[in-house]
Amino acid sequence: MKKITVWKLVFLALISSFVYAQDPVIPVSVITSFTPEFGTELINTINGEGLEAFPSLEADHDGTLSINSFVGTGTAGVFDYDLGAPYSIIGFSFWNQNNGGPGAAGSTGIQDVTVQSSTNGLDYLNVPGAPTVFAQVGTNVSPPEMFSFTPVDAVFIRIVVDSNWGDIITGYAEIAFSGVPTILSVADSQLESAVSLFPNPAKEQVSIANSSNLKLNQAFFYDVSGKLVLQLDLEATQNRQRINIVELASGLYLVKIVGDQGQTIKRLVKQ
Ligand SMILES: [Ca+2]
Repeated sequence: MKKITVWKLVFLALISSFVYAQDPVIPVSVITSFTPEFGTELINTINGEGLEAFPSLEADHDGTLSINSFVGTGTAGVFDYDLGAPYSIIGFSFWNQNNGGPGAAGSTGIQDVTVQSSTNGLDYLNVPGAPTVFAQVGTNVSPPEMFSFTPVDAVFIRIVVDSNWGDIITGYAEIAFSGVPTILSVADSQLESAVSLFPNPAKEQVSIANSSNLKLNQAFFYDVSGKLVLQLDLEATQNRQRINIVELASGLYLVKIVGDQGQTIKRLVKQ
């Protein structure tokens, strides 16, 4: 009986991974180096605002307006997407800024790009076979451009924008990735759930707690530009260690916590 249950689970896992393969991977957050224009918000490029179905890799996007797309100052910059978990990413759908505005005939849309992936939010590699240009969109309601490439392991995707279609400001309507979740190593997945940072956001001190009996060795604090700003030895720690962060500037940090058998990355907001 037990054996049958196990096989049922394996079968269900296979089926669900097959179903997952057709499902969009929606980033949990996105940040950019562009300064927003017209009161636009980046969240409207990952939350389905303006899409006729969500989540979707194929739905049309309405004419781009300040409430459903993002527009930023200038013509070059970076968008960083956090997928929230490890995925094997096989492509993405991209809805460029269209004729809805602000630039005429989609001139605000992104043109030349480099697409990169990262598993730790620090080290990025170019994605082989990824697009290097997004098309100009001259219609109001627009379908996505759909791209596929050889699968890459990613928790983070970065799009480096080098140019747009002629406007002095740059934007796009929506993005959704496609892929399947990848399985973490047993130790990584144990640390992922056993290690926490609190309080978060934190002001003067943050504690690293570890509810597993896996040994932790070191913690590395990186700012959003990927610069290492603090490194600590955790070997003396049993289950908890308090860290003074008064010296850190306010902002978002990635904290890589490395143990004997695995590692995990946590996000920390310093107030
Ligand atoms: Ca949108």
